[in-house]
Amino acid sequence: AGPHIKARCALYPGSKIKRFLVPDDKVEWSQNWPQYNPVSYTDPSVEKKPVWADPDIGSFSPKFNTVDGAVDRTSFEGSYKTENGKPLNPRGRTGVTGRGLLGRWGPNHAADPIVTRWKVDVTKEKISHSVSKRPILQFVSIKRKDCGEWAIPGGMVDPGEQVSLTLQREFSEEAMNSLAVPASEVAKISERIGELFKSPGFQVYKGYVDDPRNTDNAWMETVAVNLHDESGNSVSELSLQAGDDAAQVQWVDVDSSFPLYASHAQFLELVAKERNAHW
Ligand code: RP5
Ligand code: MG
Ligand code: MG
Repeated sequence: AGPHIKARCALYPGSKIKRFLVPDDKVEWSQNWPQYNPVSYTDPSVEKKPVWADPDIGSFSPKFNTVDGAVDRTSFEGSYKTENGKPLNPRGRTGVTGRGLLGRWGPNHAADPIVTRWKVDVTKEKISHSVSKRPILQFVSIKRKDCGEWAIPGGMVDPGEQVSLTLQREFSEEAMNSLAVPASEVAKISERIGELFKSPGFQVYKGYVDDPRNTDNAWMETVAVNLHDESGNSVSELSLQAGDDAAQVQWVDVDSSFPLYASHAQFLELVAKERNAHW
């Protein structure tokens, strides 16, 4: 992978904060750059100390590069450095210090469930792409409320939570609206998707995410897992309903031309390659 790009977007998401412009050749910390003068920013939603956020450094010194109580502060990228008590983004400069919209100093762990099926015609024959001649995969995609971009219905791993549970929980919340339905309905949802999610799935990616919310001191990491409905009669039959931080949900053709949030297109490319599908 080249240098992170979305983590250097001009305007910090949900704010009017302009990132200090970091050219490609100054992204790596090993490049000496005395003129670097990033903006410090932590969003008010993080500063008001919600349960999912760390306190400010100073009053608080987390145990970096280790599992700190229930909070996993280890990185999939290996050991990260700290400077003046603050962790340094393993992929380099972003033009913003502090945590921005992210709750944790250092890695913020997420999980991304990539639920796929084959695109079929009325006779249930697989549809191949006219140019690549390969069968087309479809995945469950949500439109994020925060930025309006299409994305995988992923979310943060709760402290101490198993990633397998995060995958199923986030899919239920964002693509099946489980947070807004009665408990009896939630039981039905988990019964119906349980079959698909009880398989370990194919681990597509584990590591840093080029997320627009990343800063020099806080960044997203994820485990992306592909759960595939080969026969097209398990999850394909379910009715999707957007919930929580999703504004819309639908099956979307897996295709390189479809723009997606953060590094999600990179994950879908890996799924397409693995399944010999069109990309
Ligand atoms: C991305 O942000 C991850 O890949 C995951 O999809 C998502 C998690 O954040 P929220 O959806 O909880 O905002 O970096
Ligand atoms: Mg969520
Ligand atoms: Mg989410």
